[in-house]
Amino acid sequence: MSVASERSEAVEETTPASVDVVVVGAGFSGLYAIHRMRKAGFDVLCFEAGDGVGGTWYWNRYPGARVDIESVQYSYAFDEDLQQDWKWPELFSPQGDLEDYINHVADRFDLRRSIRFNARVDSVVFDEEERRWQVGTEAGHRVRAKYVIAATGPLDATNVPSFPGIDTFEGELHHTSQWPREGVDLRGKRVGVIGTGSTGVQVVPEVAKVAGHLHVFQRTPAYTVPAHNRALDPDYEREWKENYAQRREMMRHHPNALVLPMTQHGSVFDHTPEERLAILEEAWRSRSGLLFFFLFNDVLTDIRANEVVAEWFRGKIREIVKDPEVAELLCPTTYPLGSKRLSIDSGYYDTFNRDNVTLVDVRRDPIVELTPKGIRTEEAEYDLDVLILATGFDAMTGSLLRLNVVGAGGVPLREKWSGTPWNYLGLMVSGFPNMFLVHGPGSPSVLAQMVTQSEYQIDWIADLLSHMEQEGLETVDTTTEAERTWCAEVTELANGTLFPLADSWQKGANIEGKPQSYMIWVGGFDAFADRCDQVAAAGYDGFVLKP
Ligand code: N01
Repeated sequence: MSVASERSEAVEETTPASVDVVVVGAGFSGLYAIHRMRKAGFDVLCFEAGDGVGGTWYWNRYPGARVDIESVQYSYAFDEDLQQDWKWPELFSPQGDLEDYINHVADRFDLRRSIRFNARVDSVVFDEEERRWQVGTEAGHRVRAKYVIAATGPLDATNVPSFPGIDTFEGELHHTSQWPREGVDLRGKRVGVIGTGSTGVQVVPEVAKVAGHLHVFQRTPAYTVPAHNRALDPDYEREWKENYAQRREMMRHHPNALVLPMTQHGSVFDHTPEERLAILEEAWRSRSGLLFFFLFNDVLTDIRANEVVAEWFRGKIREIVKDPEVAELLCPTTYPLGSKRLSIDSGYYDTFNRDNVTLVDVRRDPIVELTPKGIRTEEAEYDLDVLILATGFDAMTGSLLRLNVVGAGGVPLREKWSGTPWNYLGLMVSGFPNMFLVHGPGSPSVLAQMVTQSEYQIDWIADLLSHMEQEGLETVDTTTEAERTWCAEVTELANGTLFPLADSWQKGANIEGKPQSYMIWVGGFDAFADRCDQVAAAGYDGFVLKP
């Protein structure tokens, strides 16, 4: 007997041949999907590529990894006892605390028995005759399911740029999203970091603290604001817990699924330069991340307003970074503030004042190749013991395409999405009946708080499935007309903002050869959820349900 068939027999012993729902991925969305589908009376089985739960917070365990939304908000609302019982040590949780929380949730709701770990899904094929999905994993599982929920996360498929010579590098090479569980010993070593997006700005200050020398290879500088992270104030926690129900309701009706207790100051141009300065300085001292944008209502829509704030921002960098040349290199100038995700950091700019840190501008002096010893640019060579790739993800579509989904009529999702990633409400793709996306292209995705969105989308899917079972329906699909109209709306809304002006992962610009279109619904989570509610109330308008 071959090793492969032994393996698939072992797997069959513990895995049913068919279930109602297969969930792909055991991150925040996938875990809630298991719980919610069970509650709705479905048999559910989840496949997870890792050996633990947590998704993003399982994989991205690099030093400095931390959420940029307050943890009292970035957490599940579905169980009142859970949100009352759980104690978040810090305002913005580090990866380890998020992993503890998600493991607690998995145990508390007995979710693990429905999960198969170390089981990367590598085929999802629709059998038209049976009207069932056949789901397969690299580990050899084969399961039929009436419904599939792809809870694969928008930022999961790692992007490793194809640097010539990458396989010849003799030091340690790590991508931040595949950081070893046992950690990496960086003490006293010559370390390089490629990438200065949200991940880069988090990992760089931590690495600098321990490395012998750190070279940061920057192609595009980031805008990042101080996180102001701190221990969670017990009074703040108590106040949140006393008002959770009302706060969660506010989040449902907020464009970013957040509670933002702050003053909005109208247009950038409603103020004198002195007033503006006072508002921005106060914010820099006390606020972080997304909150920063809501100070004025035109920063993300008016390039002139954006430039006023961006220039003030560059002033902050020049203030912090002592070497004027390094400060200039760190100043973003090629894209509007906020059109790439604003990062939060703990001492990022200040790190470049350290003697053991060197910024390398690989826009001016591009990387030519990796060598056995390190990195060779056009003008120099850098010897490294460890190279860290903080080079991001094949976002939005990558994690879905690698499932090798084949829909009705034998059409691969890869073919369907060879140009635009067609979808309706970010939830379904026509020709792929009974398959649902969570945080898919066309949804608000990272522009709103993800946990609340996960719960909303999964509740919406669960209600639809319950409706189908009650009515004796077998399949639901969307139409090409509905997805064309939706995608046109996604594009039109985005074009009314500055988001598409950046060459970011949000429009696929970070991956060579990837078709580009702005993939995120910028109309706000509140409007998105209202629309999904209306669609359901109108008998699932834009969907075709069949007996
Ligand atoms: O990835 P990115 P990320 N040569 O794609 C550079 C979320 N997140 O992992 O901009 C040289 O943003 C690339 O350069 P350029 C958040 O939504 C959240 O940092 O393409 N450089 C860029 O600097 C975020 O937006 C949190 O010119 C190369 C970097 O690598 C999303 O994840 C924390 C290169 C990639 O930046 C992704 O962030 C972390 C090459 N060949 C992440 N290829 C929080 O919650 C790429 N780069 C706080």
